[in-house]
Amino acid sequence: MATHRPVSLIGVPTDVGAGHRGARLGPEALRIAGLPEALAARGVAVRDVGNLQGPRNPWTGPVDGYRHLDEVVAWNHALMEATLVELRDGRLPIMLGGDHCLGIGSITAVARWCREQGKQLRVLWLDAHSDFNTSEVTPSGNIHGMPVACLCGLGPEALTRLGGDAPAISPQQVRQIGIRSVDQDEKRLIKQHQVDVYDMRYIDESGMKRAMEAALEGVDANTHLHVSFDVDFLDPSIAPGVGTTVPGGVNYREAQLVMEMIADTGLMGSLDIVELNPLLDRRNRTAKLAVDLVESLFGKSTLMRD
Ligand SMILES: [Mn+2]
Repeated sequence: MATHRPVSLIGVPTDVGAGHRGARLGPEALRIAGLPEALAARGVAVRDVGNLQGPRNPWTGPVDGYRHLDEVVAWNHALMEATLVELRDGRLPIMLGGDHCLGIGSITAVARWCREQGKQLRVLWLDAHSDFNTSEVTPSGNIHGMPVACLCGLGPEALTRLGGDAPAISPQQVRQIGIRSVDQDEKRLIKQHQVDVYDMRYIDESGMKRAMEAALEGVDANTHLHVSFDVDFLDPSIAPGVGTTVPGGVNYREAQLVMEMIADTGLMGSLDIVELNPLLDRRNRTAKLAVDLVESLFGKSTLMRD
């Protein structure tokens, strides 16, 4: 069994960035589905740091193109600080979301840590959506549709400069996989900023193996892989417990292959699990599937080979 860095679970129970309420219950659902025990069974030392605290979801409309901006900043600031503490302690942080606006906090911390360590950062963004909206083009003002843009320096200063410097990352450090829902103006921004996208059409035509090989091209022993796993990456037929289901997603075998190919690199240094909404789930099956896939990320093979 491969040895893994010790893991820290950071619960972030909020849905301030989302268009539906319920992702705030994600951390508990993942714990109840057995995430800590599953990692321990892989020989991984697990510390659950508990849930971060932050403002409640005010459930108000957009102001200047953003919903709940102050609350989103507060949660992401807390998450950035907590993530840095764990990284500097030599641990692999797993963020239990929470909605995907939280990727701003976790990845800002990871990017800073990589700069300090002289490591190359590669972000694998597993998602149905590109999350590259800005206040000018967003249809809803929900900030969970904006984290990649914010990380790349497009967005409100309070988020783009969360870690002091902006941008936290460049679009060239991001690979998006499983994409199948992109707003029209967002598409233009993605092309303009040259984000590397492996959408479902690519996966249909070339296969997931080829998509992952391309997404992992150029990583080396000095690379820190950050995996941002939005559960709506998966097809809703196997993962109904998400706020924004989009048909035509990644199936079970494809998802396993993604996780196994990431595990094979031995380079994963941090992980987000976001957008799980237990209120929309059936008997916690989506959380259990997420745990199953995380086990594969940590090297549990479903197949004959070791
Ligand atoms: Mn997302």
